[in-house]
Amino acid sequence: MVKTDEVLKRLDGFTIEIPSWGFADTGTRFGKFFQDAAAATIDEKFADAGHVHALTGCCPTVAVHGLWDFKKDQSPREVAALARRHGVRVGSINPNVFQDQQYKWGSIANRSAEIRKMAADHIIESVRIGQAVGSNVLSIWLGDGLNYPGQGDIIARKRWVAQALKAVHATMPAKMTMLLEYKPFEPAFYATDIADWGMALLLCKAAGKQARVLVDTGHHYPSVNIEQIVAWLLDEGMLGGFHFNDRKYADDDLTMGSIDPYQTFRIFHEIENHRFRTGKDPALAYMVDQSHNLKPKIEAMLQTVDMAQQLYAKACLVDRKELALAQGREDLVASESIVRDAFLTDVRPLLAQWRKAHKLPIDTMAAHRESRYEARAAAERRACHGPKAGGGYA
Ligand code: AFD
Ligand code: MN
Ligand code: MN
Repeated sequence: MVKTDEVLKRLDGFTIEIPSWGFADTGTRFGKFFQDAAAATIDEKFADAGHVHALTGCCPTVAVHGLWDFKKDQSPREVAALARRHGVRVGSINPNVFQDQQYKWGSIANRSAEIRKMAADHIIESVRIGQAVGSNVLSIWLGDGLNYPGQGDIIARKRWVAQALKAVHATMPAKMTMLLEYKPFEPAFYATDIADWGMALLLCKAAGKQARVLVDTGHHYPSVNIEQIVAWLLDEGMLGGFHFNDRKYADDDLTMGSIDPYQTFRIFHEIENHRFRTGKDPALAYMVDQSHNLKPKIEAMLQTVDMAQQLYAKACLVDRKELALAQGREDLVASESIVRDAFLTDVRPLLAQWRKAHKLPIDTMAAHRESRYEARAAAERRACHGPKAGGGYA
């Protein structure tokens, strides 16, 4: 039986990075529904993230976007100072080579050497921003791909991507990690250039020794066994971290654990298996990547962080010695029950104990609602930015 104290100690070391874009107005390609309290500037995003961290105690870093969060009139150091002012730090730097017009036919997989260089330069600029703000994580996702058979040369594109990532990797300081994210489809709908974990793994190996695979839980077809991929990447020492979210159908970016909490629990279970097997804590970047199109942004983030802590604590509860013995005697029902019972354990009392010990509110949602933070932010932001227009097809 795993002792409560052991799990409380593990929670002390558990942090999860929250994304700046999770606090901003977002939508689908069919349109955006604006929220008065949504953050419009990096200062407002850090303020919201700081509020979440103050309530939860486990979100010290904020993932930022190379284009959306770093404007020409603000130096990276000023952005880092803004974060500190709100009690958080800049976390992973996410280059953006997927939305500008010049990337219509791809970024580092573009047939044009000039566009490929432009994209690689932007990613290298993100490395510089990381150095300037003290971030050691470069988190790369490409929207590159093809929409039709015959549109492009799959292998030429593979080589261009590998070449660019190697060039970017060569500019990184020794302590920086390149996280390379894969995604089976969207925005490309026939062949995405980094479509699965195998392609990402091969590209990481080619890029250099500081490259690791980033697993976005929404980036798999519904039947894929994600925890098996996680176990393999961990065993190969090639897992860099996660973008957590949940989904019913595709990359829906829904609240973590809202559709299938057992799936995310099993991911944490495989990480704990790896820790039990090796005696080492894998250095993984736990990060949220969600778009809160309908829920109030901060409430969705509080739900996410609470769920992350719960599922992590549940995975820590699995008695791996007992599990190994049950597996050894092929006692299928016992082995399954040891894992499943940990998942079914209500860890909210344990989380309450942890929060109390850290002088944090036991019910973070109630504390947030009592603070009236959202109403104040809405009033201030309405006054500052004025009414929001549009919202139709994004
Ligand atoms: C989109 C992409 C990908 C990326 C994220 C942040 O699918 O997950 O990590 O935007 O740029 O969700
Ligand atoms: Mn992602
Ligand atoms: Mn995604």
